[in-house]
Amino acid sequence: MTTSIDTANSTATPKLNKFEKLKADKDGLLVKQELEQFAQIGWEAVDETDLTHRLKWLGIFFRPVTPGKFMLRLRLPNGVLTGYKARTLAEIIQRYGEDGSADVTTRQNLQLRGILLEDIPDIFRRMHAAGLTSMQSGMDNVRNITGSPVAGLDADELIDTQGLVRKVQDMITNNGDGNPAFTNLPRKFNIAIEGGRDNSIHAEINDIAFVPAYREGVLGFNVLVGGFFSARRCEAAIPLNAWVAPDDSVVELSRAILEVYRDHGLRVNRQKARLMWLIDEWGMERFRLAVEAAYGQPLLTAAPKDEMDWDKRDHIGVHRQKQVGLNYVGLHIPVGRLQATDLFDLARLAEVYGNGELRLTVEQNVIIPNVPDSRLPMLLEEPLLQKFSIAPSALTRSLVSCTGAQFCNFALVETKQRAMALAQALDAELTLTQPVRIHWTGCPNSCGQPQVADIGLMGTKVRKDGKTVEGVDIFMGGKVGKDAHLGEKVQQGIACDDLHEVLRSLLIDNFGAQPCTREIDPGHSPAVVVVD
Ligand code: SRM
Ligand code: SF4
Repeated sequence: MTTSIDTANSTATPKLNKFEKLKADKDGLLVKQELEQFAQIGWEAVDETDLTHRLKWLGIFFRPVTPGKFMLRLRLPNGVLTGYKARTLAEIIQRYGEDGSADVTTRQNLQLRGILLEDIPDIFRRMHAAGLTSMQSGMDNVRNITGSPVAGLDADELIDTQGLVRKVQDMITNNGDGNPAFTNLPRKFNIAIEGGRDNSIHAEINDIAFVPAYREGVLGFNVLVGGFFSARRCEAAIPLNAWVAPDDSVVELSRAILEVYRDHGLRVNRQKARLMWLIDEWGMERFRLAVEAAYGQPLLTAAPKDEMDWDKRDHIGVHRQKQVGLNYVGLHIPVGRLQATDLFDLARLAEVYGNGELRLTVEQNVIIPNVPDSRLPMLLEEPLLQKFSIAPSALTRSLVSCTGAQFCNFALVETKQRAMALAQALDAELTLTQPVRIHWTGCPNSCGQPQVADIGLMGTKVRKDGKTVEGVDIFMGGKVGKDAHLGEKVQQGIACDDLHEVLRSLLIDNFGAQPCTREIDPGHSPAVVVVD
């Protein structure tokens, strides 16, 4: 098989970009052995490349916006954690006072803030004891692997993906210890395993998506590949024309695709290094053959259709589980931001009212599962549910926001605070009969997934009254759930100061919003308990 000149293992010596050079000089995983030393000498004395790049292999992100206060990105397979884990994380951030917080991310994961490098060895020991890892969660590694947040709870689900997601993560990270086989990918890589009918995790925007499908009467997964967002290009995943059984075949096929990507992915231009660029260059037929060779056995062709045939749910509110007498309760976490006290409270609620488990969603919210009917009324009286509502108002309910300028140096605008303020203001003055999904992202990297939103807002800089000010480009038409497709840019260069009026008009003209005739307490519309 011939490879292009733009590949890692081409016979011609490829010209390496800066990131390829730093990985060739020293694998990111190697800083694991140096953590005690880094902690002793302090962040200012750490080699700059180790500090700003290689530490990300362990999930430790230097934040130029808050030098010395690091972000720690975890891995929470399928978005599942326990009260014990949440309490461990709460204890970790609590010691940082106002600097310590946690964000639920768009990959149903948690990122901790305010972390000091000197504390990392102790933090890692605590995390290890609690069964938590942050291994390989940044840079050219596989990100948190997503699965339906109601896996194992949803009466209509097809495949409970929790075990599979954990197995794929364990294969990639060597059970959290670090796996040099997959620490030098050409670029970041996303995997999703959807077992439900409503495509609750935006399968189509992942480099590999396993989606439920019956083949000759047998339930398994069709496989999609190449979905991604970047500043340069956004693509939905396309069929690999393969079907696998819901067993270790998922792990093996993930391994095979990663090996092909690792060994042949394009490494010269970092803007063209995601998996889809390789598929483009090779064509799907050749890519599939290479995957099949790495898989070690013939791939079965795809089932004619997948089973994702529902509209997407947001899981907020009270919902019956498949287990008789049990419910899951989805709490709305405004733009995903949690303080230490919130994590302690969530852990307590999960343990007192549920079975100690918590789930995270890609909408940056939290679910408390396994709440018996008898305990539900008391849970709904808990003060935390005033802050994290089960019936938020229409715009606040579906709001998603990336980190933005508060902590991210790529950001062109502040996102989270602005997103909440605008949603609450518009909720107070408009009546909507349906939630409208507004996603904010601070720059074209699209971490806040504006292309999947009803209204996506992407940070940019605009000129207004002779000055450069914060603004947004507006995306619309993102469709999620069954027949998902990506939204497109419909307006550009709107100054954030003008956004209120622009959004108000969009909501009235396109989503049936009506100006309110009565006062509503923003963020707290009447609490209607929906039990389905
Ligand atoms: Fe992202 C880089 C935050 C989901 C596309 N992303 C970053 C960095 C690490 C940049 C940096 O060093 O500051 C951001 C960290 C800021 C901070 O301090 O929090 C960052 N990305 C996030 C999170 C936290 C957004 C959020 O608020 O939820 C999400 C963390 C997910 C996780 O738990 O691992 C996050 N990022 C995404 C997604 C959404 C998704 O995966 O569904 C995307 C688009 C999908 C994709 O990747 O195909 C995304 N992030 C990017 C990119 C563009 C990638 C590319 O191929 O060009 C970058 C920049 C890069 O990698 O060079 C980036
Ligand atoms: Fe940062 Fe841009 Fe990602 Fe937002 S979209 S977290 S601003 S890189």
